[in-house]
Amino acid sequence: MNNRPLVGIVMGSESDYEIMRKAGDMLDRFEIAYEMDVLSAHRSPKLVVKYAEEAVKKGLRVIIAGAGKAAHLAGVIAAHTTIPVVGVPISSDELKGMDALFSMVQMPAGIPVGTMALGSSGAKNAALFAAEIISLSDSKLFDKLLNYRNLLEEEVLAASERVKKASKEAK
Ligand code: RP5
Repeated sequence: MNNRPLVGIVMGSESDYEIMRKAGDMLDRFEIAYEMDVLSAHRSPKLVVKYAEEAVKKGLRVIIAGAGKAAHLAGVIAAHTTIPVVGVPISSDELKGMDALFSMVQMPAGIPVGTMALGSSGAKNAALFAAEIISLSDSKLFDKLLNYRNLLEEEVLAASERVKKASKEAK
């Protein structure tokens, strides 16, 4: 694995880690080097701006930002860099993630954030989306992503066989 991080995974709080580590696990699967940081748009705004401004120099190609509640982390980072920013809204007890989803998805024209699904699915897809972006200039990675799609299809076929068998046995 090339050790220079190509993807930056950031999260608004340590409490987001269990969700955001799913993005890291997915990047590991594709042998994409990444770095992981906690940064809060509200509680450490200066650090967020510094991170975004230094991202290009560090060689990051994609930034994945997960946050909950008034989730401005992805948008604020996107405001300070043109590196693609992929947002993962994280659910809160109070508003069940609608707060984070709307905060992230409703970016004003000019500053895009590619917003994923809420929670673990979003974290996994954020990593896959980052991999797809990077794969445009990495043919080996492109092939790995195609293989992954084939694997998903095989899993569906296997599940279908299991369901058919179970349904026959139940008769
Ligand atoms: C957001 O508020 C974080 O991204 C987290 O999802 C949520 C709660 O943060 P903590 O109170 O657990 O630090 O900023």
